[in-house]
Amino acid sequence: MLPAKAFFFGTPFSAGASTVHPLTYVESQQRREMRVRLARAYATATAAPVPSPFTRASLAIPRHDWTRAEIQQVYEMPLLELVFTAASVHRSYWHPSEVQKSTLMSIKTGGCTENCGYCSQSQHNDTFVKPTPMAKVDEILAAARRAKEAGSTRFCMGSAWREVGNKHAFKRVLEVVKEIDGMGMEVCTTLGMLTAEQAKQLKEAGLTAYNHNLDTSPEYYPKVVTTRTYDERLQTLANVRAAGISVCCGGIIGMGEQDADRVGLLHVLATMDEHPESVPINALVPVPGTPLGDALIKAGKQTTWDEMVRMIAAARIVLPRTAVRLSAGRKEYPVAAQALMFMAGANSIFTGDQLLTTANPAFDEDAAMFAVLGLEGKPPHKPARSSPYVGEDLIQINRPAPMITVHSPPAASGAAENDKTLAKVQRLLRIKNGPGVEDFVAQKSGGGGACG
Ligand code: SAM
Ligand code: DTB
Ligand code: SF4
Repeated sequence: MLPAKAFFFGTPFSAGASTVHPLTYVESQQRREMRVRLARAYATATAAPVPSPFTRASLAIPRHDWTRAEIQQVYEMPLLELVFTAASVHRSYWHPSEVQKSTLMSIKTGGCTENCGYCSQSQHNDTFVKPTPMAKVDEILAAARRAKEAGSTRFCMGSAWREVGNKHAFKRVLEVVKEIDGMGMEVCTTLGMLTAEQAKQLKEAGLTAYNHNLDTSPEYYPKVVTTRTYDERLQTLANVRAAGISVCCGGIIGMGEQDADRVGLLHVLATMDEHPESVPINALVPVPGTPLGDALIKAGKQTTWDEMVRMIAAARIVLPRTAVRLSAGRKEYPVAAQALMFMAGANSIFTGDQLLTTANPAFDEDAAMFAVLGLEGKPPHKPARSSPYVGEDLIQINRPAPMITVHSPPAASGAAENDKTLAKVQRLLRIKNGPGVEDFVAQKSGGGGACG
């Protein structure tokens, strides 16, 4: 049978997209149905993994034992090789055409006591932002409804707090979380540091995820903020995890850090006992009056598209089951650059014309981009596949050293061989909780297995 992939790349899709300007493109119902059908066929056809060492590493099982050197090796791959590898990993865990749309609202803006060097809302920075009181419940719910109508499936509320302190304000947050959860949207908040008890209350109210960024490597962190420590951030993340809330934790590039710091951040995230469910990758939005923004403006620099592609692709490879969010700074990148970021494994964006205090592409611009690229919104609460697709004939788990190859169809020596293979794989990969290899061996254990 002709693979669906060949048909997908063939006639109708590319012909149409190339003749219509992205911003005037209106998709017919018939065309949409065809696109969705072809995208699904394509997802099935490309589910089988493609040979590539790092692909195999993440395909076999999400790893939690990455070394910094290994991540650096991934990060330093030639850009297109890196994108190809990341795209292969992406397809083994996620529907390749689905991208989450998440909408932000700043519910308490400005006047924050922290001194984050990038932030427009810090009291320590003289910026265009003036402190404003917390938004009213009705105002927040109206914004969430608008976001839902515009196709967003996640609503994320941010507040310029060092920590959740004010009991009255927190009660209001719990109330809106409950209401927005009731609308069928995923609900996220980012409120600063959180105690275990506050995390429990947010969970009970229906919170899906909590955003709390580590921003950069532990070494570079003191250059970014000095009013709190990396360990304090990790403690809040532990409280969130313990309450059963999804963890959203990422960082910013373009703050004057080295590549080693970007790798360092990925290393912290990839070696967590449980990987964050989402990782936002922000490009610094240079806000005049912030030390890090001013430095970028003075140097006449902006984070380039290829830096974003590289960071996203490396994140995708080491965090295969995580939603990687192409976050702040997106407005600066043309659709073609964003397309490469999606290809590299970004599968979430912020939609709506405002981030917290700065601008973002408008809903209709993104709708046009989705139409041109053949993307669709991810339904709420749809996670990654629990284990990768392993239905091919040869599974190779390849790391710098050692390398194990598991052959299929199995050798005649029976199930004992498979057990030995599994034990060896587990020992060498120091598996913690992952499902993939066990699934694979169980699937193949109609006979035996050979290991070389
Ligand atoms: N106060 C809370 C906190 O810090 O966790 C929540 C709000 S804070 C603004 C959320 C995140 O937005 C920060 O952790 C940072 O990663 C990101 N952010 C803030 N200003 C930014 C900027 N100018 N450019 C890119 N990302 C930024
Ligand atoms: C995240 O990582 N990025 C978002 C969200 N989490 C809260 C915030 C981006 C803020 C960009 C600057 C601003 O609009 O103030
Ligand atoms: Fe405050 Fe958050 Fe801005 Fe830091 S990033 S100054 S904690 S609002």
